[in-house]
Amino acid sequence: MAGEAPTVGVIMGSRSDWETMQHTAETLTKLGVPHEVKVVSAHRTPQRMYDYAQAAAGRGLKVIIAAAGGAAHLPGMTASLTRLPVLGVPIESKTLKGVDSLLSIVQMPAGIPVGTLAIGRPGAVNAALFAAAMLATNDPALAERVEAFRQAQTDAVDETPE
Ligand code: RP5
Repeated sequence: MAGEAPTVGVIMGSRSDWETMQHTAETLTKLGVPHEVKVVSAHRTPQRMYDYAQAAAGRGLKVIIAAAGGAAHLPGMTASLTRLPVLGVPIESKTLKGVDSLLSIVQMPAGIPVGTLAIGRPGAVNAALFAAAMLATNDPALAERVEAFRQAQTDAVDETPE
């Protein structure tokens, strides 16, 4: 994977989101999906967001995973600026526990979709799995790795709780 051009762009509104989004990067690495990770804020660095989203498809990215917390504009704004599929991860905010992030990301008006995942770590992991599943439809080797990941997960579940 090292040296391969990224197919997934993982962006987040703040460095403080990395604690959550490192789980996206880890999961993509486990599945051998080349990716890049950047801080791109819709309100603090709007020009960076425009530039990133508008260049993404031309640079060979296939999917963007965008995470943000609070008034979480980043996934929706990014989706409005690219034809690539955008998956949104609501960051668990301190004051409202991420419900603010979730509702900001999920309630897109018809016309610009954002595939919204769960709040926090589960959403971060599942965004990576979702991106891998999408890319696997056109990549048999990745499809095998996704299936192996799922089989290992199944095998790790004991029948008894103790
Ligand atoms: C959002 O504001 C970020 O995505 C982050 O979740 C939240 C708080 O950002 P910081 O104040 O920690 O930089 O833009």
